[in-house]
Amino acid sequence: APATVNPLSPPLDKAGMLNKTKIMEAGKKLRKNWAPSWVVLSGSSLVFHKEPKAQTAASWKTGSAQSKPEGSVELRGAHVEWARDKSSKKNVFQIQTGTGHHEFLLQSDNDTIINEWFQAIRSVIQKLSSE
Ligand code: I3S
Repeated sequence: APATVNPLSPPLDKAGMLNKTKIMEAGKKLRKNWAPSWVVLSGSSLVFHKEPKAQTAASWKTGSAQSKPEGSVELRGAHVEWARDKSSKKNVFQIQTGTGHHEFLLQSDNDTIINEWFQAIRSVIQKLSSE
């Protein structure tokens, strides 16, 4: 079920462990470096952390339970698509930023989990583009 919209703080829409690798940064192709990442979808941002952190409503609001993010991506104007040809792993999709200069892959061996993430990210991108 979608998170309740609280106008005072961004909703925590989704969080979980996925495998992630950057493949392009600032327009430059990178060597893949797959690593597990705690991925948090919040509002129009996708934020990556090294480790999962327990989150209560209060800690989410203040950010106190968060590890320092190792990266984030703005989903406004971004593109998401399945990328079966970009890895030998199954269940890989790619996200490309609006500028097209940053690209990364996300993966889970679990079909349900990866499909939920794909749909969630896609619907955020669609919603943002209709605003
Ligand atoms: O597209 P590639 O080059 O086959 O990607 C693989 C490599 O990045 C490899 O790293 P090294 O070349 O440093 O060994 C990774 O370990 C593999 O996971 C990458 O392939 P997959 O198919 O797993 O994305």
